Formats: sequence, C-alpha cells, structure tokens
Amino acid sequence: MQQQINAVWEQLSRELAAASDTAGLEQIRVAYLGKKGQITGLLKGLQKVSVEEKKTLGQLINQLKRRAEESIVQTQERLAAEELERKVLSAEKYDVSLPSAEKKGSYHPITLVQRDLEDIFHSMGFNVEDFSEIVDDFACFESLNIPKHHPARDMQDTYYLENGQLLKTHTSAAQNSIMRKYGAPLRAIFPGRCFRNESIDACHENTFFQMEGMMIDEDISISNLIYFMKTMLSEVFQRDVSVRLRPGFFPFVEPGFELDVNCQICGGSGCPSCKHSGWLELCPCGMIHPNVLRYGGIDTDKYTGFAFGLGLTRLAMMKYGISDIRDFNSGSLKSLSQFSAK
Ligand code: FA5
Repeated sequence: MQQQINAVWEQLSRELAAASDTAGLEQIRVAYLGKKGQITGLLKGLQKVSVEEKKTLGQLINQLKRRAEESIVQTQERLAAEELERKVLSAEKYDVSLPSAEKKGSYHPITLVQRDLEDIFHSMGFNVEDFSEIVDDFACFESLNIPKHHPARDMQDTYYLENGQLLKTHTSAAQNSIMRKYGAPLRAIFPGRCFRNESIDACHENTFFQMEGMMIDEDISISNLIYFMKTMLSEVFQRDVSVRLRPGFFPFVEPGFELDVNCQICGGSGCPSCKHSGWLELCPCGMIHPNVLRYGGIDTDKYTGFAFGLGLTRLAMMKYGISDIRDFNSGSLKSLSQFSAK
C-alpha cells in the first residue's frame, strides 16, 4: 500500500504541474479528494488492513492528503496569477511603437500651410530659417530703418520684457541677423510666431504667424518679386484667386507694396473676415531699403533684393475657409482637427 501511496503522490504532482486552468484543477481535486477520489479510496482501504498497519499507513495517507490539499491551494494561486497576467496582456497591452487605437492627432492648419510654403520655396532654392520669438529693439526696429520715435512703431506695439527685450512683432526682425549670417547672394524664408498688443477681431489676433522671405542678388527687381509672389499663391491655393498690388509704406522697403487677396470667405462681397472690404491684406512686400542692406553688411553698389512678410495665419484662413482668426488659438479640437496634409 505504501507503494500505492507514493505512486498517487507522484501522479498527483505531475497532474498539478500540468494544470493550466482552474476548471482543470477542480477536476483533479475531485479525482483525488472527492468522495470517489483516489486518496479518499486509500483511506477507505484502511478498513482492510491490520490494526498495526492501520496506524502507520493511516499516518502516511493523512500526510498525503494534507500535502495534496496544500499543493492544490498552491496550484490555485499559480493559476490565478497566470490568468491575471493573461488578462493584462490581452486587454491592457500597449506597445509604444504601435499607432494608437484612439483617434489620431492631426496637424494644426497653420503647420499644414507653413509646410506647403516651405516645400514651394525650398524647390525654388530658398533656405528655411528659424528665429527667436524674443528679440531686441535693434532687430525688430532699428535695423529695419525704424529709429526710436518713428511713427511706424505705433502700428506695432508689443509686449516688453523687464530687460528691454520684446516679443517680435513681425518676422522682419530676423532680416538683419540672416543677412549677417549668409551675406549675399541670399534666398531665405523664415516663418515664425509674432505678437502685437492690439484689439482682437475676426481677422486680427495678438498672437499670429507670418512668414518672411528675402532674396538678395545682383539685378534683383520688382519683376522678380512679382514672379515669386504669383508662383507662391498659385501653388498654395491650387486654384485661381484674384490678387491686387497697391502701394504700401514700410520704412524697410522702397518701393513698398500691399498684396491683397480676394476674400475667400465671402467671395468678395464683404464680411467680418475681410472687414467688409472684399479684400484681405495678405502679403506686404517691396524692394529692400538700402539702409537695411547696409545694416546687414550687404554691398549696396552690387546687390539689391526684395522682401515680403506673408500673413501665414490669414493665408490659412483663406485656404481653408476659416472665417474667424480666433479659432486658430482656441484649442478647439473639433474645429482644428478637420484638416489633413495633402
Ligand atoms: C509687416 O509685418 C511687415 N514686416 C511685412 C513686410 C515684410 C513688408 C517685408 C515689406 C517687406 P504688416 O504689419 O502689414 O507688415 O503685417 C504683415 C501681414 O501679417 C499682414 O498683411 C497680415 O496678413 C498679417 N498680420 C498683421 N497683423 C496681424 C494680426 N494682428 N493678426 C493676424 N495677422 C496679422
């Protein structure tokens, strides 16, 4: 009988080690400890042995029963832990390299327009430059032929830091530094965020984007300027849009122009987005003033150049038919996630 006891224990140990779920474990428990189970059968078998054997065998079978019960509890704990792990792996599994099953993010419409423009100008040989949002008075005004107390400063009030630096009012603030960095000849665009302390309405924000462009070389004229402006607009809109060029004053260009685009929101009949004029000021431009070239270390006997300051936020309004500029900074995903890259 002792051999039988050992054989039962070995068989039970093997079955417990192979058990893979709680339902299977319950079957094993019943097969050994249930009413008709093997260990219960061994206990019943004691009736047939002598009184002396009953004592020793009884101890051994009871020992077997206790070990069997303990092993079943341990197996139960092992299976519960394995099941939990399986659940976590299947239901809550994540892989940082996989795309999210949730709704994906999207690019901001200004980023989309900016990337389009960078591609267009890059293909025409322009460098794309980055520039700080915090600049000094020289970069934003003095180097652009706007000395202290010049009335043009009134148009561009901004936010000043305690150390005298300021948040740039226009991307033109990078002109001097880029001229000094590369010298002539030069082709560069530099998109960036601009800040102005002004009243907000459907087409004015205190924080908006511009994209400056500059081309300096021998014999650059207004014809070159008009060619690049036309190419840019037809590429961005991919459709015919009416534009008009009219004289404009900026101390850093001579002559200067305002390039307006026919309002794409109302089609030209007048609405709050175009201040009811049917046109939207989009891209002032002109031939770079010789003083500005000289501040930038450019030889004005040899080189001329043009510059433009495209209103990137307004361009995105016109391209995507967004009637209120305030939507761009609203953080409203409902409106801002409707646009996708080409
Ligand atoms: C300038 O900022 C000049 N630096 C542009 C320039 C560059 C002229 C190079 C000549 C040569 P202006 O203040 O007009 O110009 O702004 C340029 C464009 O930025 C505007 O036509 C408009 O599209 C956009 N813009 C200006 N102010 C705002 C504003 N508050 N909100 C949204 N867009 C604006």
